[in-house]
Amino acid sequence: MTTLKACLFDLDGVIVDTAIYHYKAWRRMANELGFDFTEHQNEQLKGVSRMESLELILGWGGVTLSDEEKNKWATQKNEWYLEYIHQMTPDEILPGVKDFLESLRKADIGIGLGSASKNARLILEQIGMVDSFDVIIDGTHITKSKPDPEVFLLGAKAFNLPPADCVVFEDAVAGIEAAHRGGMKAVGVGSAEVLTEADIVISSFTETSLSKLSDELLGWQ
Ligand code: B16
Ligand code: MG
Repeated sequence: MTTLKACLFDLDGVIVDTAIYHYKAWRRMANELGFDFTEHQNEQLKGVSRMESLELILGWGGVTLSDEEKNKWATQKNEWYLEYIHQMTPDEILPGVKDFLESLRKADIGIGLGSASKNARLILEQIGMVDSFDVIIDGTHITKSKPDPEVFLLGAKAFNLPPADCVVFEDAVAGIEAAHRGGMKAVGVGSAEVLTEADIVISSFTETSLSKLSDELLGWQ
């Protein structure tokens, strides 16, 4: 039986929507290399690390680069991405997120971040949410990216909880798989057609509440 002692939140696509900024920056790189890719292809980059994203994109363009050139483009992409991030404000926190975290806080349920991004802390600073999380695990702490469960297992460990007492909130297929491989239930945030493996899918935090989720959680075996 799952008990709910801590929630582990993905960042991009769950707390804020930075996927659009990743897309713009990667697309600029692709265009400079002489090709383009679609928003649909961009879905595959969600939750995937920077270097793995680069490999996928170069594959789409049929471009081969040396390791040195790959590092150069990854750094350049991140500089473009950071230009967008530095413009972010608390207005970009996704609807319902703050109220939902507040209800967890009142119920004494741990609140953790489990993001693949090396820029997670900067993003949280921009949107004024560093203090909203008891535990922050991001791309600077992990060696294996989602769908490996490392990021969420480190989160559970930081709370000193068994994985089964933690529930993950994720917008990426790779993140749902990571939660399950780590022995945690996963709430998909987004489209039920995309997040087919999630235990529950919500389209946004405005359509759920802790009591509603707990009812469904209690039914999870
Ligand atoms: P960075 P999440 C992930 O964040 C993004 O979804 C993914 O598109 C990105 O490539 C990855 O972070 C690495 O980001 O280049 O900033 O280190 O969804 O796990 O919060
Ligand atoms: Mg995400």
